[in-house]
Amino acid sequence: MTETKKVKPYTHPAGGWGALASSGKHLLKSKQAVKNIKTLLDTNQDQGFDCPGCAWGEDHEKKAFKFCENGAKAVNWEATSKKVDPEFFSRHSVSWLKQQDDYFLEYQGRLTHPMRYNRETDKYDPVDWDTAFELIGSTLNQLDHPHQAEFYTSGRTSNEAAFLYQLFVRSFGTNNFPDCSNMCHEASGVAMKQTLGVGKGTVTLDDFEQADAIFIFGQNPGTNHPRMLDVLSKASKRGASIVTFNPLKERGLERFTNPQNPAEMLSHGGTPITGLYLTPKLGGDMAAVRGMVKVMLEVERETKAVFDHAFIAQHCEGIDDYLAAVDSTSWQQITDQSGLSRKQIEHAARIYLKSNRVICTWAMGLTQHRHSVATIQEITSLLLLRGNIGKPGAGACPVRGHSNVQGDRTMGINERPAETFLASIDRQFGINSPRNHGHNTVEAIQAMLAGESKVFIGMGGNFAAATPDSVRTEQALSQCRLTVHVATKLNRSHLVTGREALILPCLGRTEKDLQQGAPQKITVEDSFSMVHASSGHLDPVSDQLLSEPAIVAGMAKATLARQPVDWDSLIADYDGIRNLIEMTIPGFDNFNHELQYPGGFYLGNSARDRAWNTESNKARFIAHDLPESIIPVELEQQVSSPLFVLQTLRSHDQFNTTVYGLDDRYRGIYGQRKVLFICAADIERLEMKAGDSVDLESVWTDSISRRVEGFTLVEYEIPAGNLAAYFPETNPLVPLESFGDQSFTPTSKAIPVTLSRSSEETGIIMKS
Ligand SMILES: Nc1nc2c(c(=O)[nH]1)N[C@H]1C(S)=C(S)[C@@H](COP(=O)(O)OP(=O)(O)OC[C@H]3O[C@@H](n4cnc5c(=O)[nH]c(N)nc54)[C@H](O)[C@@H]3O)O[C@H]1N2
Ligand SMILES: Nc1nc2c(c(=O)[nH]1)N[C@H]1C(S)=C(S)[C@@H](COP(=O)(O)OP(=O)(O)OC[C@H]3O[C@@H](n4cnc5c(=O)[nH]c(N)nc54)[C@H](O)[C@@H]3O)O[C@H]1N2
Ligand SMILES: [Mo]
Repeated sequence: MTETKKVKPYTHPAGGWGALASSGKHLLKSKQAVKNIKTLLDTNQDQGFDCPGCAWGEDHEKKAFKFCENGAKAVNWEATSKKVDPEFFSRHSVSWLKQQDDYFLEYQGRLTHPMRYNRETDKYDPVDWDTAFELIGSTLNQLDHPHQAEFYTSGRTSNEAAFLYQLFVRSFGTNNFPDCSNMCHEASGVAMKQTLGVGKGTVTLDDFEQADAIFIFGQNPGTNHPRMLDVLSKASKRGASIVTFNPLKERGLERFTNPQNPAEMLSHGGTPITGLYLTPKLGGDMAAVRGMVKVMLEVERETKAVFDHAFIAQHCEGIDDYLAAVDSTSWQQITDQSGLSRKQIEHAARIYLKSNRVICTWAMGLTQHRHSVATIQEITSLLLLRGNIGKPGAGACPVRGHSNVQGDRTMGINERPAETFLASIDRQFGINSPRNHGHNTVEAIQAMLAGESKVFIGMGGNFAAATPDSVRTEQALSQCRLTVHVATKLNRSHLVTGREALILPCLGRTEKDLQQGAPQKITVEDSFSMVHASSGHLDPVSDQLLSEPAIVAGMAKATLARQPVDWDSLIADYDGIRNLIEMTIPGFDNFNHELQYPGGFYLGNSARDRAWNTESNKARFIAHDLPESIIPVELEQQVSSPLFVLQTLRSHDQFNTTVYGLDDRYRGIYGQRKVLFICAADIERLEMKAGDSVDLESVWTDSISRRVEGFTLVEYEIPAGNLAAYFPETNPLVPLESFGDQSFTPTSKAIPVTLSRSSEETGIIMKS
């Protein structure tokens, strides 16, 4: 890599020519630009494939381009002509590959053959599919009990593959379904299920056209959901208020130029997005929202005209306890914890009060804390007080990450499945699904570390890199008898081998899926509960690839003594899988038929209809005290040097653990990823200067050393005491035992760390 390291503040709106230039650069790097441009034109079109990027919804407008800069990178990344084939593996040992960084690994191209690890040569050798499936089947069947195996899912897996996967695993006998959701929006699901009776967002895309105000918490759509900026800029142009809570001033939330709008491209300055931009401290959102409610309560007591009394009387319970909790929270607590002034919070509250229809959106900035469930419930309370659930232009909108992470849950990828779901599949398939809870991601790692779980199977994803406490997670995986990864590209997880290890290459979204000569489509569900079809048009990169559903079928046939379905006929025609989904999961009536309609169909949302699937059949206010502190208080006493709270986040040139490039344009970072964002006052407090190199060490309640080294200090507008750095480089710092209450989500946005001067040189060029 020859890219120069540089820090140079970005002064333009998000999007615009920079986005076009960046997409272009990545297309050219793939060495098959023309083919990939054709592929891009297919993205999110009615007859094309679902963008493998994020889970934002699709609008119904007819237009030639329905992808964004980062969707372009995702497509381009998958549709490469470069190959990681048996010849590649014969050249490189696993030990050597392990020394390369994540960028190098994924850049090598697409996996083409099933491979089996050879311990003697420390290399992967080609293996035929049947042998691979037999190895899986025999290893699973040699376990003492089915709960000794972990079945991971990443959120790109289609509905069809996910449905078959959970059927296979439950027939085998366990609910051990750790998934990426456990590290992502788990807290949203847990929180909303308790308050609104549904674990999914209550809004549709149309609601954004009617909202009077949109409150955005802990989310960076300019990078992670670029198509959301289009929706936000339309809302801003028609006069809706947009309020952002984010410790960082993210450019996409300030100003945006739509690269697909010629008029905007030629004008200067872009569309302003956020009207009121508040920068709370990490983890300070619950306090900020509590403050807003405190302001509202004061006005309500004077005027009796703030709350939606009719809605509350008819639909809600728990308001008295909740308001008592609000009364007992002092302004001192609120301003200390949020880092915002009372005046700023009053400003946000006034905007909320004058708006009749309000949407709250959020992502990882809220979900990856200890008190995430409480924070999200504070937001649902805020919404309920003014009847902002179940009316047009209003509602709760957790913006999902992976393109089908929501669909995978709908299909039953859930370690804590509902009894109704299990009863339904048992009835349909004549199996006895296990009733005990399975392992989530944190519990799966703990079980493997303890030697209790001995087989790991990953349906996509990059478990070793995406999970917390990387050193211990790698140890956990390498202790297994067998590790299996179904994947499109080589990644770190494939190099952390169990006693036996397999890499099983699968078709990607952009590729044709032909079964017995007939093209198949798959389906996905977006953040707005819209289900639609996806079919790729490219020729597969190798004739050895199988589809994910076919790989599940192969594993099931080799494992189960009694088959719950005729796998071969389901794989021959995926319509059959969809018929089974229709028979077992509510909302999929006439599934195959409904898919003919452009844009797919809406699964429905009970809270949107003001039907509450909670224990009491009411929407619930749940009263929580503010957390005592964002990180455990006792840690303060453990260290003598300043204790910081670190958030780990995404750069503009990555998709989770997949690093496309080394730039983070909107934050002014070029050619590097090992940077640490820190404010000027903290740099001074440390008696260091911008550009210095530091090592980071976690402070935790155990004696395990967790360190990463050689990060460059970048002076940034960020609250004092808070830091930011990229994931996955910082995952070794996240203690496995530091997770959210009730959600078990690793606290990737609140890691207690100290800094020390590093001996590593940075070689950085600072420009201003
Ligand atoms: N291009 C691209 N697109 C993606 C992804 C990707 O990696 N690349 N990943 C996909 C996935 S799986 C997901 S889950 C989503 C993630 O989408 P995001 O949640 O936008 O992703 P992060 O980079 O983790 O950004 C977190 C944002 O929250 C802010 N934040 C952090 N802590 C706090 C806090 O305590 N309070 C508040 N108010 N803000 C906070 C950060 O400053 C940052 O702006 O994106 C999806 N889309
Ligand atoms: N510190 C820290 N850690 C985090 C986060 C954070 O913000 N901070 N975010 C968390 C979040 S929100 C998430 S969602 C997780 C993500 O965790 P994962 O979903 O496990 O990770 P990804 O990086 O998305 O997985 C990338 C790999 O998926 C494979 N892949 C890509 N497309 C396909 C496909 O179509 N089929 C199959 N079978 N494989 C495919 C490729 O081999 C690629 O290497 O990470 C979490 N980890
Ligand atoms: Mo995610």
